[in-house]
Amino acid sequence: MAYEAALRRAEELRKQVNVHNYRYYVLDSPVVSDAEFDALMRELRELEAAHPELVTPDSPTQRVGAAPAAGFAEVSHPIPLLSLANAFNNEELVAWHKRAVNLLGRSDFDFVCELKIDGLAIALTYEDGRFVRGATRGDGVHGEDITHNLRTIKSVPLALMGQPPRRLEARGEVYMPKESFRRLNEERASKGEPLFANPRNSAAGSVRQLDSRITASRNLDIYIYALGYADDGPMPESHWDAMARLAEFGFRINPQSRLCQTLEEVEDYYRSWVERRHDLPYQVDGVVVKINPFEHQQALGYVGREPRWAVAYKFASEQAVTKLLKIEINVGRTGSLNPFAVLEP
Ligand code: 3BD
Repeated sequence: MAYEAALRRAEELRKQVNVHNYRYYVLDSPVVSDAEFDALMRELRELEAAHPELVTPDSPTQRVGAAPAAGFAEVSHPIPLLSLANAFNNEELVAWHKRAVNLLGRSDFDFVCELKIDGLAIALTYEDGRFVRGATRGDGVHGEDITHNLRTIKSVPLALMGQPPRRLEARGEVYMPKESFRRLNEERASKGEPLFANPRNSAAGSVRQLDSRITASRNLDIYIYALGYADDGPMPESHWDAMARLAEFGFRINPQSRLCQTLEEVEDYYRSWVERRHDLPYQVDGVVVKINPFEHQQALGYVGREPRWAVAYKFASEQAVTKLLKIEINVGRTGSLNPFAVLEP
């Protein structure tokens, strides 16, 4: 194929693959069959193999690639990632609200309620709509560059849709779905490899891999929970509006988030999830309540790194007594003996 034609076809294929990828991994509502999608992807791969000069960093064929040469580079977050104060019961939630009302001198503001995903906080940076860096939260000021691994998560857009600002940072939580965690541990047990304690640890272990092929095999996903910064264009007026804009750019936003007008609605949201949370395909450890208008967020400010305008209202951690049925031993590939417990579910 002539170069010009190949270039145009590659651009067209990338556009189509990106749309179908978005429909499948972000919206969870594909419009083509897996076979049709695979055919587009195969054609793009073949075209790029025939014309390597056509390969772009944001091509959907480039999600799994080279490992960083030496470990993880340190990243300084231009704006520190914040922390969150906890509330463990309704009194503490009411006290948090009361303080905000006192400081603002009003109580007519709305709230956003979100599920608190039990994963790993990360920051995704985009320049001119292209994914340029992904980093762990670290201590909030310094994180680790894990761009090569975050690229493998199919719901992380490599190229944004619409008209994004020139530079933008989205913050989110990477997690491993419960079912993927179960399967991963099952597979590790059968190989005599050490097990992960919970989905959170397995997500953390999976993004801290030098070889992105391992990360790619781990079935991680992401929910974006905040706009870090955006350097031009109209600034949204509230967290809710910012999330809507991020959704327009192609980010995966949790559909269970709600805009609440009163603290009673916030309490209802929390109560409605106390039992139902176990039906979710991912682990959550509470609800995050955020005062919606950015104007009020700014007025409330921080105590240390904890914003006064948000609180993590935690679910009571559930503990139960179980019976140790027996202890078995796996023989590893190298002959190592790895005991493991068989528990009554
Ligand atoms: C979630 C801070 C703010 C933007 C600061 C209000 C503390 C982990 O689903 N919103 C969420 C979730 C986490 C969040 C904020 N919204 N901060 C949020 C969060 N829906 N998990 N976190 N984080 C993220 C943290 N991580 C590690 C060590 C210390 N703190």
